[in-house]
Amino acid sequence: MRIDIVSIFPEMFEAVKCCGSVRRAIECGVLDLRLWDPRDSTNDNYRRVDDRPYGGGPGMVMLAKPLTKTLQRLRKDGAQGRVIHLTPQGARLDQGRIRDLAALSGLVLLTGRYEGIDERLIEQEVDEEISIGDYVLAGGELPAMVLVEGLVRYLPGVLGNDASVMAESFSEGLLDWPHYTRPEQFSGRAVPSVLLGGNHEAIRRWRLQQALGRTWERRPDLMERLVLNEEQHELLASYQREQIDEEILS
Ligand code: 9WO
Repeated sequence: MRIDIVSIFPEMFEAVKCCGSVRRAIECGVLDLRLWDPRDSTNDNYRRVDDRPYGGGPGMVMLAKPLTKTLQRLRKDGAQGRVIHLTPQGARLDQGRIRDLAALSGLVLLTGRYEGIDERLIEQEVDEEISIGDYVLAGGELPAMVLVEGLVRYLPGVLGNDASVMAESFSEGLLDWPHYTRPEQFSGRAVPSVLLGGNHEAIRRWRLQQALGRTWERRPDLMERLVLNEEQHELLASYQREQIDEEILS
């Protein structure tokens, strides 16, 4: 997959390029990540990418011209695919959207700074607007990195990917179960005994029950969308009974 990112702070992306799964994806050739600085598409001596807002008010607005030129240059370089603007005005990003976007061969990510981008550039060039959550940051760079890291998990051949994507499809739409490693006792707390017993079927059922129980307790919004099968229904019901019993005892 090729991802072209437009940002006036290309150095910020060293953070994901230097380590972890994004670095591995680049090294093994499944990800081609290219950065484009709109300042390199300016003509004036000051390399201006912003100007004062029409209508007045505080802050600056990103100029349309350097951004169109940047998009022209990256397309000349072979970039293809939809242009995605990272903004709190966009549709909320979720796992399903990440999975669908990861199937594409190319993406262009547009990141704004200051008070935002001239609306006419957005109307003319942007295919889709995506938000990673309802909060305002200083720019779209971190949201773009969030999207890239989310996408990389679906690219083929990145070490460990196949196993973790398979584990995810098993627990579709649920929160994760709790994890434990050595030692068996830590700070007076034991590892749940089922995980030490080696009964793989019992472990599978316990993990599924924990995932269901946590989703029910913590994320009623996710719970509403689930359609439980018979086993899941039974595991959740026994989790709920245990919670109620605990409440009575306390
Ligand atoms: C500033 C602002 C001030 C008062 C009321 C609403 C406001 N919205 C913004 C705003 O969106 N500023 C942006 C800062 C301008 C463009 C880039 N910035 C940005 C992108 N901040 N946060 C994001 C972002 C992108 C994707 N998902 C979450 C946040």
